[in-house]
Amino acid sequence: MFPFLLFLSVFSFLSIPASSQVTELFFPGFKHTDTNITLDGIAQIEKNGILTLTNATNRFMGHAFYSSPFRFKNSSSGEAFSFSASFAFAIVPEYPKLGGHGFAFTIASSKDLRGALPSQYLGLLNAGNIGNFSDHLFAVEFDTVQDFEFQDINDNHIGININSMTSNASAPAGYYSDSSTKQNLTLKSGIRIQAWIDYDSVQNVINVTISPNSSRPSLPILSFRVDLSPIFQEFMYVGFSASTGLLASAHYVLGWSFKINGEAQSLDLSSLPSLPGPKKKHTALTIGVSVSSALLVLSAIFIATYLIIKQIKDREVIEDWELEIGPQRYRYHELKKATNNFNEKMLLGRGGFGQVFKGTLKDSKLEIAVKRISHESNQGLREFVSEIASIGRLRHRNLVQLLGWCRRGKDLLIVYDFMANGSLDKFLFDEPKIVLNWEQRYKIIKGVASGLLYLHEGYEQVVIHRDVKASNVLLDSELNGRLGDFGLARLYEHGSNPGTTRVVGTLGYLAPELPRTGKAATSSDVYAFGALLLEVACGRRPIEPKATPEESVLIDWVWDRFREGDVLEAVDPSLDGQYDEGQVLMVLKLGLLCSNDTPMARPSMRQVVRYLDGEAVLPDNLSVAAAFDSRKGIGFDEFLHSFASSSFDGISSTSFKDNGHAGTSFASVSTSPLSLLRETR
Ligand SMILES: *[C@@H]1O[C@H](CO)[C@@H](O)[C@H](O)[C@H]1NC(C)=O
Ligand SMILES: *[C@@H]1O[C@H](CO)[C@@H](O)[C@H](O)[C@H]1NC(C)=O
Ligand SMILES: *[C@@H]1O[C@H](CO)[C@@H](O)[C@H](O)[C@H]1NC(C)=O
Ligand SMILES: *[C@@H]1O[C@H](CO)[C@@H](O)[C@H](O)[C@H]1NC(C)=O
Ligand SMILES: *[C@@H]1O[C@H](CO)[C@@H](O)[C@H](O)[C@H]1NC(C)=O
Ligand SMILES: *[C@@H]1O[C@H](CO)[C@@H](O)[C@H](O)[C@H]1NC(C)=O
Ligand SMILES: *[C@@H]1O[C@H](CO)[C@@H](O)[C@H](O)[C@H]1NC(C)=O
Ligand SMILES: *[C@@H]1O[C@H](CO)[C@@H](O)[C@H](O)[C@H]1NC(C)=O
Ligand SMILES: *[C@@H]1O[C@H](CO)[C@@H](O)[C@H](O)[C@H]1NC(C)=O
Ligand SMILES: CC(=O)N[C@H]1CO[C@H](CO)[C@@H](O)[C@@H]1O
Repeated sequence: MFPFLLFLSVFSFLSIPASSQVTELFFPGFKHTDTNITLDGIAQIEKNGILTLTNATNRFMGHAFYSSPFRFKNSSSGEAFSFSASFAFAIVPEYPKLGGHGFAFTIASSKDLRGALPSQYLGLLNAGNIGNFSDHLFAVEFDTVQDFEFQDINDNHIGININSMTSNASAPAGYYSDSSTKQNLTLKSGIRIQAWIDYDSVQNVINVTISPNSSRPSLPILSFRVDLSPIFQEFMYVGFSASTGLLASAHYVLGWSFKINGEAQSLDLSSLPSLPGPKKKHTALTIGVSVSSALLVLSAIFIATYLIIKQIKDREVIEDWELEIGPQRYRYHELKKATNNFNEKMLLGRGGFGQVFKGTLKDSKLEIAVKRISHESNQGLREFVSEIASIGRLRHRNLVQLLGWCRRGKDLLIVYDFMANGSLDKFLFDEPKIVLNWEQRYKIIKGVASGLLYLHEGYEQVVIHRDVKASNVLLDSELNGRLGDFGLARLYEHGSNPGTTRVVGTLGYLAPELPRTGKAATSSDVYAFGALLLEVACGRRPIEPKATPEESVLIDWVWDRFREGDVLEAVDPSLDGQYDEGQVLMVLKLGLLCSNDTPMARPSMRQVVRYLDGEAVLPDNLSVAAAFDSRKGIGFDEFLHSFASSSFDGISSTSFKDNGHAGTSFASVSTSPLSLLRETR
């Protein structure tokens, strides 16, 4: 055994210098079979030859590094070598003009950057190691979101980053068409762009050049004097890192060449893979596989390993503290059985906080909804579970009852009452619509208001929901509105990095002061409730990126209608005019009142409930006028800019999974198109 280990360690010791003989790369498109590229996150090499760093899924990152390190430095003199890189890329945003965050050509001391953060960190660093000289990180970022935290110059720039996300030098993306004319180039325009990065170790200059075609402009767009010798270690990995946040783009690399001490082989855009069009069907793959006995043995070993690992994974480890905490702690296998082993068919929805499965407890036959959340750190989990326990004691007919919980490893399972009629947003937006009439809507609104009032004032401590929105309003079999997911946002607020807090919420429901102060309050719940009121009355999402600019932001649009005296125009047309006009008007006005930009001007939930119960009458003259007027100067572009360009960070966007059975109901689902989560330091 010992000699074998010795052999191994000698071997691994030698393996770095041995494989570093490579001084040049040339990938005119990529192949599925290229095993010399190490991928992680959601990066993958597509069959069409494109290296996809991220697709347009929110809050993910992807890395692709050449598997072996390069020798970047002369070990005896300690001087960095010159290098040259060329690659072609494309950034295709999720919505036109709305995408993020960007990608970076990266030279790093490790090819494993899984500890980094997505969003504004571009998958390069995290809040803990940022700015640390021992990171040995060099990156050229192609950034499509303006992060004020990192002093970004705009939302379309190229920057040189050394051990940091604050660029040492940056320039708006563009190129020189001749020695004096600069042309702008929008990185996230979806077109193919070619880039050249050259470092001259004699002049100590790094140049970055981009172009919409393969003819290289004679002047670089960014030129920075720096000696990379202290930054580089002798062996460094070279590749790409990309990330998405609240705003997501697909980041593609179409071809890549690289060379140490020489000019990278030139790439020709016309011979590189072209971008995928709208979703294509997969053509059948024909693979010739010769099944040798070796393969059989291999698969036997594989299956055996899989079974062993599975067994280990299924073993439930219960820590002492877990036994001290009420409410009910379910056994993992009990929930597994209840949900048919977390069968895809039982999936009710997929949300920012995790997946939700429908289940039936075998003993009691009770129908439940099981939310499965993966948490980053065990420590935060304990804290969170105690909070769940305290929240579990909350009882109100307009809250979704939390029945219990279970932890396995980093997975947290939360068990709720099953809500037969699914979530409110399904009724408001899903096609084909099952239209709720006005009486039903009003009952739901009133229910949610009294649930929220209970959270704010009815319990021994103030509970702030933090994520009031249509998809968190669930409907029981009698179509009562019940708030779900209360308190869950806390989990994300205690992020894995101590010292960072994140603002959790959903775009369009997020009170404007929140990103600034980072402090959730009852008044921020009221803001979100206001957005919900407008949403229910108008049958439209608070932000509709696909609508015309005037109509995109629901609050602004309703306010416009209100000022022009035709506010009933904003009412959901599918109500077909069948509603109590006074009530609808009141709800719209109340929505505007709650959505006031100034927290102090918003009513409390107690007042809101009085208005809804008809015990108090809304002032005729909305005092919001002034506040809204000050905001009216802000156009849609600026509004988008104000969130698109700051470092908001999506929990994730969510999608329904239809399980194919007509009439199947959803329990707890989260379907906000854009969920917000921003890290502030
Ligand atoms: C990468 O691997 C592919 C296939 O395994 C091979 O054809 C190619 O030459 C390799 N490229 C480099 C730069 O090592
Ligand atoms: C993005 O990639 C992930 C992982 O490959 C996949 O699960 C997801 O469906 C993809 N999303 C889109 C929008 O293509
Ligand atoms: C490294 O530096 C030493 C001393 O400056 C020099 O003699 C040697 O040629 C260099 N090696 C390479 C590979 O550049
Ligand atoms: C920098 O990183 C090193 C190694 O990870 C660590 O020991 C050191 O404390 C860090 N320095 C700072 C200032 O965070
Ligand atoms: C680059 O920026 C980082 C952080 O802003 C700073 O610590 C470092 O000294 C800069 N390096 C150079 C070479 O300018
Ligand atoms: C290029 O972009 C800059 C800001 O980044 C802007 O000031 C300038 O007007 C743009 N030029 C053109 C030709 O669009
Ligand atoms: C960088 O660009 C400057 C012109 O701005 C040029 O003089 C220099 O040779 C370039 N260096 C490299 C390594 O491309
Ligand atoms: C590349 O683009 C530049 C600027 O748009 C243009 O002047 C040049 O003719 C183009 N070259 C080719 C080969 O298309
Ligand atoms: C309504 O409010 C505005 C501004 O607060 C004020 O100027 C106006 O006189 C008020 N109108 C009535 C009828 O109270
Ligand atoms: C509108 C709607 O879908 N209502 C349903 C709510 O749930 C009950 C019980 O499952 C059904 O009977 C209703 O049809």
